[in-house]
Amino acid sequence: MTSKLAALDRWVNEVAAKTRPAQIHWCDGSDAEYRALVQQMLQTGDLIELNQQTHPGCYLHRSNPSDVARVEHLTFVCTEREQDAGPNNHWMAPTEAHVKIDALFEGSMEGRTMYVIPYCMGPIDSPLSRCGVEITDSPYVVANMRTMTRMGAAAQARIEREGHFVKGLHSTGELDPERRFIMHFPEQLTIKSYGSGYGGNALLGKKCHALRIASFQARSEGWLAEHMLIVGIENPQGQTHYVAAAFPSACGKTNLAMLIPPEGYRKNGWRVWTIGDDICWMRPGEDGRLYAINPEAGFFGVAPGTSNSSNPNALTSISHDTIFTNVALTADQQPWWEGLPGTPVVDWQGRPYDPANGPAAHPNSRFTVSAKQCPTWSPKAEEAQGVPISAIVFGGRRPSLLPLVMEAQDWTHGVLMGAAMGSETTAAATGAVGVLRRDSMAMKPFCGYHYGDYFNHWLSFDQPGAKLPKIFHVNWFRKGKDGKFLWPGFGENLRVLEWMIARVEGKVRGLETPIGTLPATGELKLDGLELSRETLTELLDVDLEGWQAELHAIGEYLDSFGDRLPSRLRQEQQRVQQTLQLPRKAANA
Ligand code: OXD
Ligand code: MN
Repeated sequence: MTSKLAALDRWVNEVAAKTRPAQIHWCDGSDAEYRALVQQMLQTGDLIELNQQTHPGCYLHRSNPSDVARVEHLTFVCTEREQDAGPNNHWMAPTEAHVKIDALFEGSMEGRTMYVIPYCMGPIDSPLSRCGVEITDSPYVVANMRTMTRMGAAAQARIEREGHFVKGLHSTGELDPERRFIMHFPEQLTIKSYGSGYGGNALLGKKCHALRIASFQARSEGWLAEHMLIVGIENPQGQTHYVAAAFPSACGKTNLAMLIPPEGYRKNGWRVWTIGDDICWMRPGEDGRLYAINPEAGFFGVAPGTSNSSNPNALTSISHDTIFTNVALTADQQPWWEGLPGTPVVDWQGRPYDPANGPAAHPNSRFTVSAKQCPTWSPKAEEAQGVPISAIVFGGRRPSLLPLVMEAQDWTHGVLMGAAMGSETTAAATGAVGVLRRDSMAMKPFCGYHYGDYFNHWLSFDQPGAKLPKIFHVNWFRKGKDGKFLWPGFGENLRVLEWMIARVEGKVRGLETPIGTLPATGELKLDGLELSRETLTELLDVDLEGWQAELHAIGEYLDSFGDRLPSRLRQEQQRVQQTLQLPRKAANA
């Protein structure tokens, strides 16, 4: 097959001439194509069949043990000018980067099939969607891209109509960490990834396109590409508010997106609708509100910790037609990870399970599943114009200081809250786990340009006529003196979302504090929950001294962006810092 679009044909031919595959397959996205790929991977051992009685259509993939997470130190943003990539990215000059990575692609597909994957990020007919083509030699990538994007003939037709697309070239290569690079050329709408088969490095539609390249494009086109879930909260009156929330990797975005209301809420008629669990593209609509789409069509979720108590909707979603990566197995070939009942017998590397070797499932083991399999999947997720966003939420893992919830005074203060976001690191990226790092808007690993310019872009949405969402910051992870989490989290988080919506609707007054508006006494609905008064006080405590130190640290962090930092943001930080010097007016309940 070929394409009607000469630029696409030409590029495919150029890549084939360099990588020298045995054959080329243009993906049409059909069921027959998927079934044939699965059969082929079962034969080669790329996939292992799971128990088809308990998990029909489910397979296990084991990656190379050295290739289990995103590799930020090998991920580059290659803009013409170094300062455009910013201190938040590793940078390499585009010419040098092409030379370096093209040398690795030389003959890299010899004896293998080269797959051409046209894909669309977002509903196929949405003006907010963007298309790309990934070329890869990995059938595992093809199968995952089919689930995670709108892939195949319809996407190719749109690309041919539009005449442009993001070019993504991927080869698993030798899986040698010394010969591994994930390179982005935002000015050329191009991605080149070599030497890794791991999701975030290899499924180029996801982090590489929908965040790094898209954030760059969004800046010049006046929209936002964010690392956010999108969830719809329907109240008993049948009104739905959509909330977009940014948390760093492995901080519970998938759980919040699929939240099950506490029993009392369910009885009263509250419902939760899932639109997306990882990426959100937003743009102002004609009415001045921000409208969002989820550019993805599936979930690439972290398996460990996913259980009937944490996320029953996810567990139902992955009970059939799912690809698992690096999970453990039970004696009867069911997928297993820490947090599930049952006993692991084989670990993620295929060895007999021995606790001395560490967890049975890799801490960053994953499931890939179509969003349509989620019981709470919202029909609105397919709507071309997207959903209007009522609230934006930032959050991270902060064992101390940050209250359960606070609301920004206005958009600028909210942007400061997002910029100041910090979190303890998790297993989603290689490196130490449990270290506090600032991760503005949860975009540190994904913002395709200078953070200073990015903050400025965020600020620029505050314009006359704009009806912007309210901005909040949450912390589900605050710990007490005994080191235990103070807040039960999971479904109970709806209580916090309900308060936010009440604020959006102007139904509660809140309590103004120097750091933002917190729930006033009685505003957070806690009926049916065992939470002592002391615990609530601790969760909503504003430690002025601690906050003074925090604001000082935020100021230093902002200064690291030099003269690209918008002065408005530094002024906002100073404003909050000054408010903290004043004697506190209102005591927190
Ligand atoms: C992810 C991540 O895979 O953020 O979603 O690492
Ligand atoms: Mn993510």
